[in-house]
Amino acid sequence: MPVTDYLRTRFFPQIWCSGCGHGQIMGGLVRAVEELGLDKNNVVIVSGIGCSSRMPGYLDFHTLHTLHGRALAFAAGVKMGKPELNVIVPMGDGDATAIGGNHLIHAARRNADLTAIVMNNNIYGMTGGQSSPTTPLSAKSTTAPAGNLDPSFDLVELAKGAGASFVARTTTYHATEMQQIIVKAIKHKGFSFVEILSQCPTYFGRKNRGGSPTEMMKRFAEMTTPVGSAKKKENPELLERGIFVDEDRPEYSSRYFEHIQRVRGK
Ligand SMILES: Cc1ncc(C[n+]2csc(CCOP(=O)(O)OP(=O)(O)O)c2C)c(N)n1
Ligand code: SF4
Repeated sequence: MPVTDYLRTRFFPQIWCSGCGHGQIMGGLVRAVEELGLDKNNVVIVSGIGCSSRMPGYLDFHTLHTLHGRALAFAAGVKMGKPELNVIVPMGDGDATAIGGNHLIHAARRNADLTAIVMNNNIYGMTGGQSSPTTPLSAKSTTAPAGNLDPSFDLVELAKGAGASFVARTTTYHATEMQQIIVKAIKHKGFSFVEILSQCPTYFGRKNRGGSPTEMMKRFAEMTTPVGSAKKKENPELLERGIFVDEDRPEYSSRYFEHIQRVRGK
């Protein structure tokens, strides 16, 4: 099926600023679904609120645009009601790890069979560039004009610590890698967590002299290295990309239904 069949082009042009990374991530997601040959009636996209969370408006699957930070709670409900569906949850770093941080750690702990895609642009884009839990120390934002005082979360470590059974990181610069990782994340049975570094030229870029969207993407290439590469040993500042965790563990809905059968004595 051509990728355009997965898009609601009647709602184009989309709202993202030119050069925003979120559209590239939507492209990667659509190509991953196409590569997997999924029936679009079996795919559900559930989001909260944010620039990143606008994605369900443009994707021609079953879609839910819910409350800021609550996408995983709605998604978990969809999965429990219809366990056969592929439930994919695009989120921003604020949506997933500030207001939605509790839902994230508990969905990971339970190993709910959801695919969480966190578009990390290090800032709250939609509301005007406030600091988020991934704004780097000393970086500038609307709420930290003299530099951010708070240390930032390493989202891969957060997801690993919370018990996600699939954890990966990539960037908008690495388009092919992004698609491959999303394919694996969707195929994975259990909680898949994918962090994708995404450029917000309008707020994070402008406030931190990030330059053009292309320059911001080039920086993703310079600041990252494949997981386990020798470069990381030479330069510990580099951020690793790739798949960090890929474990086979029973996912939540099957465990839940087995539990119910047991309790009923069947
Ligand atoms: C309960 C609630 N609190 C706050 C907001 C305002 N709000 C909307 S989007 C957003 C943050 C968006 O940042 P992020 O999730 O990182 O996504 P981005 O826009 O950067 O893609 C906030 C604080 C809201 N809509 N609902
Ligand atoms: S404000 Fe930032 S995150 Fe939002 S659409 Fe514009 S570039 Fe993208």
